[in-house]
Amino acid sequence: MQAFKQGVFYQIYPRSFKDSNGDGIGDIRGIIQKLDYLVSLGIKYVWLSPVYASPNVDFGYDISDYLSINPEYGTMADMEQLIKEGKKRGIHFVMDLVMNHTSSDHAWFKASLDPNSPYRDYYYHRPGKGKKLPNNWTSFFGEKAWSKNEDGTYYLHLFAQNQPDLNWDHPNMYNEFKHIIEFWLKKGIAGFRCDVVNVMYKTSLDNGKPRLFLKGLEKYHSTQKNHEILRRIRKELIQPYGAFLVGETVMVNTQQANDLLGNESEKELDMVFGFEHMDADQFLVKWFKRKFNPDKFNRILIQWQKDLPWNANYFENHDQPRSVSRYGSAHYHKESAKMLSTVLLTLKGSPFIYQGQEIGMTNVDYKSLDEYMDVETKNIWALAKQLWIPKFYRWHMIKTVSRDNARSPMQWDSMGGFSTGKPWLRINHNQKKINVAIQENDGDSILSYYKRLIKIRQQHPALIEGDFVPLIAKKGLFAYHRVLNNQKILVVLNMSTKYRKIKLNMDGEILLQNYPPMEMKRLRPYEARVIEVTHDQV
Ligand code: TEU
Ligand code: CA
Repeated sequence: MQAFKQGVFYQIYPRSFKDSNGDGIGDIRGIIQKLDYLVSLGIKYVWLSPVYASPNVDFGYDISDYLSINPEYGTMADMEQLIKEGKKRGIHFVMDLVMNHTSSDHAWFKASLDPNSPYRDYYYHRPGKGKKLPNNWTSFFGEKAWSKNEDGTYYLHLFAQNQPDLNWDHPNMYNEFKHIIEFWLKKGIAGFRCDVVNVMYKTSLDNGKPRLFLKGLEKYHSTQKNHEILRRIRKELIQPYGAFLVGETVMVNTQQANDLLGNESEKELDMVFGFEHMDADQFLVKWFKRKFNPDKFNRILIQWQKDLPWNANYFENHDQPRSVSRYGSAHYHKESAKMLSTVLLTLKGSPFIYQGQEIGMTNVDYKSLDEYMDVETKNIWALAKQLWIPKFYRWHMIKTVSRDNARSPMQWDSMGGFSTGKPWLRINHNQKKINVAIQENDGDSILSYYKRLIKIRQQHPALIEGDFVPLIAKKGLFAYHRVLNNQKILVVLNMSTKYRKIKLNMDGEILLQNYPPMEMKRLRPYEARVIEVTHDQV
């Protein structure tokens, strides 16, 4: 088993994690200050959202120089120090790697604006078709996928206007990224989280089929050449360093996800972030009505557990609303946050905790559009306005789905714990009640529960390597076994606000539960129990 499979992952969104110098922006020295906190939680791997030079149109996912650190976050020396301090504490870093696009401020793109430059074909520059754009593709952020250059030609961007797509047909592209990947691996990082890694290669720039959303998708989604590129990166660059790759793979089913893992002789990614479970509450596209259906959610989780050898499990990241606001309950805040953590940490695969999830941080409480900073949020607002969607509904969409729900600063204490200055994005007023300082001193807190759960995962090989055996997924009840040799763990969960009878033998040693242990036969609202089935019952 690869070493990384033993450890729990934690995602840091550096801008919002911890500010060390009072400018209101999280930074690398801030992360160093909080390494001991991560140790106390039991974290072994930290995925850092991008810290590279960036004009911040998409807060770091628009990279202008892959080999330097955004001065707002610190220096290369700070980064080296972070890796070193991490290593001392048994924490390894995973860097974010964006290979589909760069910032339009990247030197390659600037050079490419000259038609005679050797960088011209690093990107897709094309003339329009008469008065029309080069094709009918639309972007992930809801706009047209082409923007105009000064000379009247257009360039392709599947994300924001300032994120031009790279051309992976260019003979230099692989070597450019080889240099970048090796640069970081030599600094001692453990691997990469690869942004939108299954849409890099475009087979043609022909018009896409009619679709409500993402016209053009079939021209670049998980293409054969994309697989070849990943295999080569894996074999020539990742393998020699004993590193690993986690891919963010958009719009894949389990079959396509498996293809992106490759096979024994031709490996690609080590694990993938799928989206199917995260889309379980959506209708048509994510911006319309949402309703959480726990049975659907659990059925999708079960399918991914069965179909993939190893999953990257997550319920939150910097793009998603907070899980307790989405799948849990404000009324049963503590119970539902603990219940969700129980699922996350006992499924088969690598658990990814997103900063703040471990204290049950909720969606933001912003009162107007000016409080939001995210480019996607602003684009969608404008687009909805063009479509005459009424203001109250636009507001509802933003409130429930905006990516800033996840990006508001970490709630370290009830005042100023994130920064002594004014935070770049407003902190949720509920920091008075939901924060690390309070929860560190409370044995019954969500944070304390996470710590216990991580220890239990470490102490029970069945929870790491064991088979996943589903038992129940209906009426909001979810139950499964994790089994390895003669160790058997039973996990039972109630994902509803109702009391539920459960027809299961729950005898055994309770390793953890999120309520006092009185009720035996029924599960209380959002109750979770982790039970070790004792030997004679196996
Ligand atoms: O996300 C890709 C992606 O699919 C998301 O843009 C998704 O469509 C949307 O965020 C859901 O709300 C990655 C990064 O995680 C994201 O932060 C970047 O904005 C994007 O790529 C472009 O680099
Ligand atoms: Ca700072």
